[in-house]
Amino acid sequence: MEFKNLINGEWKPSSNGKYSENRNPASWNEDLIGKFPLSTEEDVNEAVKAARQAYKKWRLIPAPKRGDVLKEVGDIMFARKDEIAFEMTREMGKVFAETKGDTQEGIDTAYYAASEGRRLFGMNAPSELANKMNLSFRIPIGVAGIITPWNFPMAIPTWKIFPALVCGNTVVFKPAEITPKTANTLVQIIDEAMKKVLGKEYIPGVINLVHGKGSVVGEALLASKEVDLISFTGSTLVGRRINEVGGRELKRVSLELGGKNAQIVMPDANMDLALDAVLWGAFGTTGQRCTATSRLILHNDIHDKFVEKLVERVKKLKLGYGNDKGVDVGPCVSEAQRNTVDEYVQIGLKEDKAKMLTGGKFAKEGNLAKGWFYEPTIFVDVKPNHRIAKEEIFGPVLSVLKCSDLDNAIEILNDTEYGLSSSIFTNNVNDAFKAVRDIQAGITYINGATIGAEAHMPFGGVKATGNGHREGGWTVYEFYSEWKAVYIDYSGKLQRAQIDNY
Ligand code: UN1
Repeated sequence: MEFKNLINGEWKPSSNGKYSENRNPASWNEDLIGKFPLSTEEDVNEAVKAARQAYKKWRLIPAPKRGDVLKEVGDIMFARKDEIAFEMTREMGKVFAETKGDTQEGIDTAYYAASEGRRLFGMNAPSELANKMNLSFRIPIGVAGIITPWNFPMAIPTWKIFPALVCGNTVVFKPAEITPKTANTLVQIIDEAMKKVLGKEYIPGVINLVHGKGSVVGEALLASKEVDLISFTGSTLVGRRINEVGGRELKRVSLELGGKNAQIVMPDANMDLALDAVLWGAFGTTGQRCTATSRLILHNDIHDKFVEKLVERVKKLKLGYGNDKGVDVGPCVSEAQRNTVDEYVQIGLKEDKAKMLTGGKFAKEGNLAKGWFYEPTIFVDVKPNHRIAKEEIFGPVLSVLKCSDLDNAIEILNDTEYGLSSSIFTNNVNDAFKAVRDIQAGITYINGATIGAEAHMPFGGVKATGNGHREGGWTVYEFYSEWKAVYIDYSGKLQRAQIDNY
């Protein structure tokens, strides 16, 4: 089946007629999902032109009505949740319970956006002059270029597209090449909801979808003078480039980049809970989350016992196709991703004194040979300067480090260029509060895994994880709108601020 782009309300192939294949990472040769357009710069420019045109009308639709569109989007997603999740597992591998969670995060974001249409609060302040009123309110910005990754193919696009639309912007969406099907479904749902809610007022081009490569489609969005905002989630390398070019062009840029998240376990913690959390944080989504636990910092006093239990539990994790019952861990998303994981394991094996206790190979038993499976892997005696303690791996590999006390644990946790998520397990209330204060991360969990942020809270990180913006909740609406100050003078005379009154 050949899928299409959506440009100016019309589903159409790319201008060069080229396609790329989308396949199931759990059974690569046997399951072709579809062919998706490998679009060109010309396609992007056409989509941007449509978005620019549509902006003229969309910005004038009252925000509560724009919110009604998002309410309808949430309702359709809710009705189709299982089907969306099944297809998402098929295209990117994580298990069905998790793709349902991914879809739910999109539904939560839709309903939040729907209600935000009735808020988008402005602020008023008194004037320094008599018979004069000062107001300020939020206005849309223009055309938003949305570039998203494959690991949360529904949730992440919704975090960006929904607030962009509610604020009155129009969108050109370039999804990851690996997960085009979920993107198609999302855009089809938005378009359906637009038609239903707006009826005769339907505006083609408010949401446009252009499939293809980052090096072509992403670059064209970045280069376009008609794109005012870029929101990107992905690697720090690409994020730096977007920030450089976007900075030059004065585009507003929001970046969610890498992570090297850690979980600390103190000796007074509930060990079973800490164990459940690290299994979920490190190997859920096959470790392919920006928020994944890729370092475990264990206090010396509990290290050996904890590691022993952890290895026992990790060996029991069941690998397989995520739509099959009882599967804990799906495949890596692609052959290239699995190879990267293996390269890091080889690097780990060469690190001075680090020891691999389990995993470290392609998983090939039975049906696993059909997909890009990798055995969940644990390294112990990892030192903060080892590459496997520093670099983002984005796969099922956990590096365990030792610490001597709370200060030392936090020092190790902070010894990374990234700062997205973090976690500490302790029953000592003083230690917990010190950790909240001193951990350098956008997200800190007390007695919870590093993954599982909620859609209505600020999401993002410090240091090289981003450029200071947050997604989620109320914070993302700041990014997609700007402030307009309005002065209303009803005195009937010229009043000169700063001059006539002082
Ligand atoms: C990501 O990996 O980029 O907090 C997003 C979490 C999810 C979102 C992860 N709600 O783990």
